[in-house]
Amino acid sequence: NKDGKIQMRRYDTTKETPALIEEVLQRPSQRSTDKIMGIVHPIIKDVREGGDKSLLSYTHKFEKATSLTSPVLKAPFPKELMELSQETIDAIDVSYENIRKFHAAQKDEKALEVETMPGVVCSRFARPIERVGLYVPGGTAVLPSTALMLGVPAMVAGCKKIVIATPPRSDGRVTPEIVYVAHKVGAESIVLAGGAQAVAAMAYGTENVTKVDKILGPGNQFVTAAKMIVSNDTSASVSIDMPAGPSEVLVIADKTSNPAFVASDLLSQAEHGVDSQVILIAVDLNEAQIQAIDDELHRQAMALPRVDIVRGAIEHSVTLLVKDIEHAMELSNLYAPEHLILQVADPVAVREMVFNAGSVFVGEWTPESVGDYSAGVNHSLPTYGYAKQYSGVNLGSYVKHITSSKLTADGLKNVGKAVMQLAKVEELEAHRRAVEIRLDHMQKAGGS
Ligand code: HSO
Ligand code: ZN
Repeated sequence: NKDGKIQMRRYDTTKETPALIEEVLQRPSQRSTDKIMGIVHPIIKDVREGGDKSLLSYTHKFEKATSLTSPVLKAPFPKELMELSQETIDAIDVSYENIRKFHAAQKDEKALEVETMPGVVCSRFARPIERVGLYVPGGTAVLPSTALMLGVPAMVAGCKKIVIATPPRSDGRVTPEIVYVAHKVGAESIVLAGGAQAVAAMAYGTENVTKVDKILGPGNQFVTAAKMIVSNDTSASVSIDMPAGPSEVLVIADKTSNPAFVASDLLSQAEHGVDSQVILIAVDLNEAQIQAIDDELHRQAMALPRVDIVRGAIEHSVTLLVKDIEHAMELSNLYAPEHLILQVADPVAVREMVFNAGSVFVGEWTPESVGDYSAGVNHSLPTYGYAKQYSGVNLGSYVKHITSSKLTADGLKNVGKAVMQLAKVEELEAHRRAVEIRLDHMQKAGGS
């Protein structure tokens, strides 16, 4: 606020109209998509037509990596590009293993098989998407954790070609942590480019960039716009994970919560970017208890290296005061947060009431950062209210399901009548006859 105190706006839901509270829970509006599209379209066209050369020229321009002479680094990656401290290697290895375990458990090991009628067997089996492109953003922070979250499930799913795109530093190099992760997940190449140009290169392919079948990963509005454009272009034949917006967290805290813990969770999301949004729902707290959280928020924020980013994020963040957990969950489900943190008396019971959220963090010993890095859950999650209809990245994001049906002669006898009748209704005679011809054949052959 104006006297320099870092503080969230506060609304008492018992005193305001539901309409106003709904208004308060609107996401901050994004820069006009028309304007973004106007910038992104020509970039995509350029890279599509100009290939490596134009991709490289964008990297020279936007990343200032003018020394870069090739936009792609192919595996095997040289050891000297992944030199790391032992602490960092250990941290990546531990996180990798937890993420691997959790995503491996998501495999449908054997095909699903159901006999819907005697002799009519329907089944479903999964196959990996062959080539995936994983976008790892650059920007204000290096994000090797995002390379893990996108790369490990791709490896577990058995994708044949894993391409990682990330903007290089101005010296033309990729952060060694990302190279190490790329090596661990068996990536075939690293595309040294960011933004819409990287997305276009992976969607259409260039001389050296492998064309992929699906593009996953978070990014700024240019990356998101590019993903939308290429996924709508039938000639690219590429899909995307989900639309992306700024990161967000919603914390529900009751009297049993620790104010310092609550503040620390709000801040870990706020430090991502000035456009991040953090929301606190305080359940039946008195003035002193709310003040305690506010004070902690300010005190902890002032000690953070990224205090300026935090300040920007807190500006459009709010505290909502509610009377009971039911109302808290109603608002949370309406907002559909990317991350939902439950710092309440019985968090497991409250989790049952969650209908819309990307990922839930249960109880006071579960800060969001454990999920961001190492617990095993994925941190690539739906933002901007898309948790109402999208899942976060998971093993299923890297596979497609194929169904199959297999009938015996008896099976066709059992189901044939229904098929022929519906074909008749739809006046599709060839469909009807495809059954009839077989039934006739059985009869002539003297089948039972
Ligand atoms: N909270 C971010 C993920 C992340 N945090 C990466 C740290 N590094 C969006 O879910
Ligand atoms: Zn985070």
